[in-house]
Amino acid sequence: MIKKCIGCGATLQSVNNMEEGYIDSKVYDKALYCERCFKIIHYGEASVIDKRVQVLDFINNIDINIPVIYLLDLTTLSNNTLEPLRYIKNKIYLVLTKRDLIPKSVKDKKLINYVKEELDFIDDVLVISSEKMWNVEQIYNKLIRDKVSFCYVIGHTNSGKSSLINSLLKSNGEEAFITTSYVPNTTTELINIKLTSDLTIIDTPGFVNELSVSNFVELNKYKKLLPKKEIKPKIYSIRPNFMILIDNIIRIENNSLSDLNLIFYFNNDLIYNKMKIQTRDDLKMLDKVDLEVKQDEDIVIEGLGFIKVLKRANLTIYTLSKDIISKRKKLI
Ligand SMILES: Nc1nc2c(ncn2[C@@H]2O[C@H](COP(=O)(O)OP(=O)(O)OP(=O)(O)O)[C@@H](O)[C@H]2O)c(=O)[nH]1
Ligand SMILES: [Mg+2]
Repeated sequence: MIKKCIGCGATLQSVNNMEEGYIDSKVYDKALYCERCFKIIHYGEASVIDKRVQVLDFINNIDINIPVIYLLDLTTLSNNTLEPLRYIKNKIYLVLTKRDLIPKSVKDKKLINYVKEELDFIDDVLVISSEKMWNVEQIYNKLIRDKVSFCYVIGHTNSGKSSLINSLLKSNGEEAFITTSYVPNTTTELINIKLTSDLTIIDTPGFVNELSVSNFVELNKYKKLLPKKEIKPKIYSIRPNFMILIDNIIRIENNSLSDLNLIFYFNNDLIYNKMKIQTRDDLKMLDKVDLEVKQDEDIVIEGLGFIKVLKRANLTIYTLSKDIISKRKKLI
């Protein structure tokens, strides 16, 4: 009989320990989880399964009659992460998550209006934190109100799909059992979760974000870069011909004739150093992008966070890959 890992959905197997679903044959009969999930849950030990779910393949293969809860991680909101929503034909409940990482002073309404302006066909938007259990029950209430009996939870890898389902289980008084982690592709197959006798939710493997910083750094480094607590914005004014170095991963040079005023929304532990451009050549071997940024635009460093630009500016950025840099209308 085929057995599935209750944490990630993979079919359990004892043949190949490099493939998903592996479990030692001695414990196969008793096992609920695969070895990888077991290690994530008990030792926080992570390993990546190279399973690159392509967004359009995924969207075109789901049943269009089943509504979707689409998760967008607020810390990685970009034109790129919003794009897949334009191709979905299913009824969409859009959920902006990891609210606890965005400064409290920002109003939910602002975040909701932002995505509604970008995606004018979306009318159902909720802001939540699965970590803090904020607004999680509202999702449940909406599904019940609309008499939804089956629902997919979809979004990019790491957007927090499995965490949301665990929170829904907890708010229903049940035990959370799905494996969650910062490692890309934690969930490997569809998992059906019967929340109540009338409502089944389907967890799904997240689609790959080709533009995320996670593709360009070691897993351990990536873990350190991710925001873990409410982001405390850091404000810097950089004079012409000066630059700012951020934690050995970003170098921003001011090429404007006036001061460059930037507000950084990244992991609070990153270290910032300002100095004259000519002083050091640090990070100049990385990818280089020349950017002209207008007032009211943000620079997104995909997977890391974003920078609010207070005044029109010309700047040069060096970082791990030019693909991870983009501009968007200001969020905050
Ligand atoms: N601070 C915070 N972290 C969250 C929240 N939701 C999820 N996370 C974290 O984000 C990471 C990814 O969460 P998962 O639930 O595994 O994401 P997923 O979308 O299921 O990812 P895949 O299974 O890889 O597609 C984990 O480290 C979670 O702890 C949240 O609301 N707030
Ligand atoms: Mg998952």
